[in-house]
Amino acid sequence: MVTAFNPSSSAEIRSLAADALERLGVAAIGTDGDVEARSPITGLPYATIPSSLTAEDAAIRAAEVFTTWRDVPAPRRGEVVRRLGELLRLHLDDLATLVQIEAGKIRSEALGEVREMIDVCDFAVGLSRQLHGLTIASERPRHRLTETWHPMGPIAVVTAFNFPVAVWSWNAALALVCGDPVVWKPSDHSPVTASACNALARRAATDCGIDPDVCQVVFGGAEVGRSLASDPRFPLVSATGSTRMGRELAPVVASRFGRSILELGGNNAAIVAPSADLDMTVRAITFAAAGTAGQRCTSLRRLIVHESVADELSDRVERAFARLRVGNPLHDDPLVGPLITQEARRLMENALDVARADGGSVVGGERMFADQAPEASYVRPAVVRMPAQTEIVRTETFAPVLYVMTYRELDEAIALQNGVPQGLASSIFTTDLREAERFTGPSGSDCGIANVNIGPSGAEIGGAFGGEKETGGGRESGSDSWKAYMRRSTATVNYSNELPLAQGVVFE
Ligand code: UN1
Repeated sequence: MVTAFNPSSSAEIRSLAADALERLGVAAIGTDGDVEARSPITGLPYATIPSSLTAEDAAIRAAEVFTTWRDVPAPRRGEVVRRLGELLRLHLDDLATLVQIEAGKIRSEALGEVREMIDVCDFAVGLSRQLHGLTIASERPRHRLTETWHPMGPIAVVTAFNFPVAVWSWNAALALVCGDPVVWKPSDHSPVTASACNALARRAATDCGIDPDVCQVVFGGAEVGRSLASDPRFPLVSATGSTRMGRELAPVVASRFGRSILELGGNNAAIVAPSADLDMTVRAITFAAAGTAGQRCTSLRRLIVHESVADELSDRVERAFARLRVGNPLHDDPLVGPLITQEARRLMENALDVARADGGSVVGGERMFADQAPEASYVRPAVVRMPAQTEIVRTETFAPVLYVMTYRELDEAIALQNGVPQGLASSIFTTDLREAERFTGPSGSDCGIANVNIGPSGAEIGGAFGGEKETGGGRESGSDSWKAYMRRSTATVNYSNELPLAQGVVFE
């Protein structure tokens, strides 16, 4: 379906951003700063902002502020995060506009991203009163053995363009209640949204009488990431982005015995069994594969369909993709906005060429609105029926391309699902209890996320988020992910008048 496309100009985007920033009361954009802000909606720069601190200055301040922040009681630290949640609620609309401008998200998904920040703040506030340790029965009389969780130190957080602020908030909200200052290197694509959110976090701290340097932001490319990764003042580096980026950063952190939380590439599949509710499945697939223009790490990229329903389902998905409204997120109320860059579109086009050469048949995938927005990259989401899971299918292409393959036996489907280097998210659509349990059990999906009758994307913040293999193994956001942001101290206290040694050792 092609509807009228209403382009935006850079001037319009600049003025929308300036108005939002004014209401947010944070650093204004201009034209003579040294950090360039671009929008995928036009594909053009729309403003600049002044560069923030250097990574070195941020590390110095973070290390200083840690010496007092770690002694603030956790429930009081939680008050800062509660205040941040209030400010995010207050500025939800304006922050969503900035997310739209810099990530090209549709309104509902941009609001959802800010909502995700609010949710994790609420979660972290509760957590600030539940950083429980353990008391363990000692083998010695009148001895107390405990495990206590302590603040760890300044945390470096590296985030990607596609969730320009939610992923920071997963890390920042937890790190703050855990007593760790945060230094954030956002994606080069989202400096304005990042500086607005960081400014709100600093305001929250100030409102609670806390040094605002518990939250800092640094801009810059890969060299800034490398400098944070190699800096021993950051005992933990939490990085979200491509597997290539993780492969560069992780050894640098490991070589100084730092810890990392890695949330890297995904190549997420859904298995569709013969018993699946196809109406629901088509809707779920369409959102998971084409939503966010296929630019979530959890986006659905591979469909593994039982041969008895493959033709019907593929036809329906192709029709659904053909009807999707693609357009300018600021004007056209679309379901699919632009890709982040021309380079992203070229990678998509290249993947489709390779898939064709491998025997795939491609429906969709063409560039749209090139006349009205020549620097931007709007595309029709593509469905590709593949004869086999070839190398290109096993590669993550960060764009709306859905490869469809067929299977006969569930074992074969699970082997295909697991037969890729990445291990983030996965789904099965079935109404057969045995299949569902098999899929989520130990010999089923090898991913960090295994869903039944919902797509692989759109996780709630309450569960631990992350995946295995080349996805990096990190876990963020809910459940007990907070433990990664603290150090564990085992303390044995002898309150007897004797000195018994463990394991019955005698040393008189
Ligand atoms: C990402 O794309 O890096 O589960 C994060 C989801 C979102 C987060 C995605 N809650 O799709």
